[in-house]
Amino acid sequence: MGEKQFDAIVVGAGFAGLYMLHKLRERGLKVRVIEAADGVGGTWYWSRYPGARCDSDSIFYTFTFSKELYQKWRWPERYSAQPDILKYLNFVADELNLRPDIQFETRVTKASFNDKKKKWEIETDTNEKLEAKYFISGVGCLSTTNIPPFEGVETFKGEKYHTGRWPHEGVDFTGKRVVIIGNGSSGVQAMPIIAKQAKELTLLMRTPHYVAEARNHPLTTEQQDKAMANYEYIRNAFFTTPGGIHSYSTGKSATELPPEEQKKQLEYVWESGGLALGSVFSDVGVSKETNFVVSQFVRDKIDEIVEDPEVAKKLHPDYYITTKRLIIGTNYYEIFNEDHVNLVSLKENPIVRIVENGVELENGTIECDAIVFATGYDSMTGSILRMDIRGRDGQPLKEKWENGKVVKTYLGLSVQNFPNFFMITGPQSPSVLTNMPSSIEQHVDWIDRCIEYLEENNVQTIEAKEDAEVEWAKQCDDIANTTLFPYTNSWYTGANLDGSTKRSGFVIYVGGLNNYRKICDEVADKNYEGFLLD
Ligand code: N01
Repeated sequence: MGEKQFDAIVVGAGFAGLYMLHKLRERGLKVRVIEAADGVGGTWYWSRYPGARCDSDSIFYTFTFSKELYQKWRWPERYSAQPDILKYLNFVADELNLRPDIQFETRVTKASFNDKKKKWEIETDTNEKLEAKYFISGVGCLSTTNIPPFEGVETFKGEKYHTGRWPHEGVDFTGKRVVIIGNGSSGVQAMPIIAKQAKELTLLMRTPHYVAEARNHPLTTEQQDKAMANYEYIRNAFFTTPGGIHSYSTGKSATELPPEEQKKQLEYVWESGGLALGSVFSDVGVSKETNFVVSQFVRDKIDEIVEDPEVAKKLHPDYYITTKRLIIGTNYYEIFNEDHVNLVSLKENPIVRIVENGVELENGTIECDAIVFATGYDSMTGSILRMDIRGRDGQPLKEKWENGKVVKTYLGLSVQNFPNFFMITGPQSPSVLTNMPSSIEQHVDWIDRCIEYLEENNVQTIEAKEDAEVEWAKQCDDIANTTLFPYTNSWYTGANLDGSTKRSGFVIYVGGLNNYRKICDEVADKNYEGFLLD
């Protein structure tokens, strides 16, 4: 095999790409990972904004495929800070000696399936042409940043940052007037830290969101030892739970409990911290009644914490809780009690344009020295479609998916007419509704088993059948339609970008990772039912 010939090309050196490389290399395949950054880490390489931290408990947000690897690493905090996760992924890359097969500072620009050769031809921004039998995307669901096309953005003379592309050397906001646009997970984590430095901080808020307290804390040696000893319990969560993580639940609908018990349970999860507001009752995501109980609890908390009743009211979210990603933060609502922190509701006072010294709103201009865009991502499909992927007869994936508005996959893993192309945590898989390492391990293990089957049986190509795609999209939609998700515009529905409308269909499998795993395993057990093998 020549220098440019590989068995598999994997895109991205985050959790997904690293584990995929490890598995396929163990299988004896010649693999190259292509990574745009100059180091491993994926999202944890780029998202270095102040306060960046994971919202899955660190003892679960880790690889579990190897007990030895799991037990070699100690997480210092309940929720890991970005630098620690990045350190961990570097540790994994070293432990498994992955770096020799990763090509850094290179972006895949195009990948075309050559039907005669039955190979993928891959082009890069370094003007290389590589060939591989398998083309595997590990680009992540949230990696293509979104800066809304505000008029005049280029005229601003101050500093501009996006949370997902933060300068490595950090930013000192001391004495500065800062405007932040966006209050999703990134903005909510960044604001309390920026507020500590800035002379003035103004949040321009389009939609108020639900923020639960993280209650992060250092892990004691005893807690770390316990996590090591509990390896089997933690690994088991990857296989048996809907989210790939153990989370607290009463197992009951709020409607089955008297109001005082509801309140007791909600206070318990609020004080314990984390995402359990979404799991404390069994039907938060499906019952409007239960959802109201939980969302009203958060609105009451906002009223307790925020001293100015008018500001508190502006911060009241009104969509169904958990239909946008539940956010965990640290002292987020509290910062609005500080004199130098201001809140502008864009619904009352929209952005007109960005000007050289600040942001012009309908009711006046806010002058500032820096603008932080915490405006999120072209989620789920953006990073896949940024590569010009072409299947048989040169069909662009962009065309097949109508620019991301009509996603067609089988199991979120494979696409008809795109043979030997696999997506790790692709759209229509459980992905972002789960603990990501759990989903990543499941997908990588499945793809690895599939490739083993193909190699052992001399199969040249595998791809989804068209009717399997149609059926899978229906299954994803049918399940989503039993929940409250479709009621809300969000990055889950693809309606977060300016000018975008909801995708047709819900592109996340919401039936749980445990059930999804069973479906995928059954498909494999039946010699890849729903796939065309040639
Ligand atoms: O992005 P977001 P994010 N004008 O899309 C606003 C993961 N993550 O980077 O809600 C004004 O959630 C937008 O407003 P609205 C996690 O899965 C995890 O914060 O669309 N505002 C919103 O407030 C998370 O969900 C962690 O009305 C505009 C914000 O920008 C996902 O990444 C940490 C606007 C974008 O919020 C994305 O989070 C960080 C406009 N034109 C991220 N356009 C943890 O693990 C957008 N907005 C804790």
